[in-house]
Amino acid sequence: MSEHSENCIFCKIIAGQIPAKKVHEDDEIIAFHDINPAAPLHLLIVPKTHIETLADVRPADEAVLGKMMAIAPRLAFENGAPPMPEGGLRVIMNVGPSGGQEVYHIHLHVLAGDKPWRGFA
Ligand code: DGP
Repeated sequence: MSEHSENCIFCKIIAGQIPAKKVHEDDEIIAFHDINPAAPLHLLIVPKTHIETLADVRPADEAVLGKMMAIAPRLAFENGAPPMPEGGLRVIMNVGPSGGQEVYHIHLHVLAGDKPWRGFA
């Protein structure tokens, strides 16, 4: 699997070829607001390496997957998720067609705020 895929919308965001409302970027990951939010706060956390689905993850990708999960609460709370202990967030990854995946570049959905969360209830 290549680092970058020509026709991938998230690779284009990572390359700065199309805009996104970024909330975080480092060498390995980028996070931005979902263009079609399903909750009051809806972020996507995306590895810079083009990995199509969770089913394609190799041992070398495991660290970045862990980083995506570990940073989710901080990004959520920094961007308006209701604080703990009463508040919180939800993290979800869709995998494959029957898992509801539409963009084939792995990403973690981070949802928070008042329910209902369209499509993620
Ligand atoms: P999924 O179904 O898990 O593959 O979710 C893909 C999400 O990506 C969906 O919630 C909408 C979002 N999305 C698709 N295209 C764009 C885009 O160009 N910009 C942003 N910010 N989000 C996008």
